[in-house]
Amino acid sequence: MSLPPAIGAVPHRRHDPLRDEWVLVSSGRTRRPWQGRREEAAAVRPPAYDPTCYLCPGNERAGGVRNPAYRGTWSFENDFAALRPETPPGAWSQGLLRAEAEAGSCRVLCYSPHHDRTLGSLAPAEVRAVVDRWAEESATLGERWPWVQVFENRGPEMGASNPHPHGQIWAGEALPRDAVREDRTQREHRERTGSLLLRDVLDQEAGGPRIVDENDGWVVLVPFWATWPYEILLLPRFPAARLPELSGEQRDALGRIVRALYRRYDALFGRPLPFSFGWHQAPFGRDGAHWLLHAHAFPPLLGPDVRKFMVGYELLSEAQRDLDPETAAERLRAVDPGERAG
Ligand code: H2U
Ligand code: ZN
Repeated sequence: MSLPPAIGAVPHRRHDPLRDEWVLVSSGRTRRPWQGRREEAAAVRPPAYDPTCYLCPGNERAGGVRNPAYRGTWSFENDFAALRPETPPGAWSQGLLRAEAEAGSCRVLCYSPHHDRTLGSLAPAEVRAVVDRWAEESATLGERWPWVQVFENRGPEMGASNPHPHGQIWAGEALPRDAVREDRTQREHRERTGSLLLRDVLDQEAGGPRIVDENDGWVVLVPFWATWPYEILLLPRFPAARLPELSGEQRDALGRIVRALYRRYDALFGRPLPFSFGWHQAPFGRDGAHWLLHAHAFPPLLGPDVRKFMVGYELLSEAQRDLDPETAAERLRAVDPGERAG
């Protein structure tokens, strides 16, 4: 479904039903001249093993601990964790000023012992092993913490400290901002309609201009309300609220579509694309019947070397985008990832 020109061809706002917020879409603005900063891709590919990398097998980490000679995936407790399990409960308030102690756990997950790989260049069985680790870590952390956030910051542009293929998992007691919002919008939709919000989105988008890729289990689409230029949403075709619920077949299909997504992203501008990728699963230890498990990816680039800055208007008013989501989806679809997700 495309917007009628009376709206689609003029600056307009689109609603994000998942976060219940708006984005200003002003397509055509990408034609403006750019004399600002240019983002440069790393010129050399990293080596398969880097003796100075704190994530490579057998190397010493910053805290002095030595990594095992791991051969597949491997995870460890973050040495510089933002959340710690032993944090005692505590709360303080004075008038409008409030603070709460927050306990949790932060883990680092290495996808592969090979320093130069990405989820796009690992073998399908190796990507499946990463999917299994996402599920396992989520199940273990979910026994103790309601919110389990699996994510990856990819590329120095996104603050990744190291090219070694890795992601992070942060788990905590409190539901953070996005969890609270997505929990509320999905709950309200289910109460109102009896169906899952993102399932209804998927049904409405099927065969439409914002679909990027799909296989028997999963669909990648550019959401109608995307804020980042090439933002995508990865959705299951089946009901599932959390990663540990996925069956073997669903995990294999997920591995294939994630691998194809990473390849597609890198092929888009012919350079490793920076982005943050992460899962939103229902909070653990409570009812999740209104949730549909999904992943978001947020790449910040508008072109091979031009970044979209979320600054003045975005920080002070609301998100704004220059490239319309349908064009973004068309460009992503047109790219040859080298291999299909199906
Ligand atoms: P990022 O590349 O996304 O920053 O993730 C790397 C994480 O690894 C980061 O959170 C942790 C950092 O705290 N880390 C260790 O736990 N041990 C080290 O020796 C260095 C980095
Ligand atoms: Zn390494």
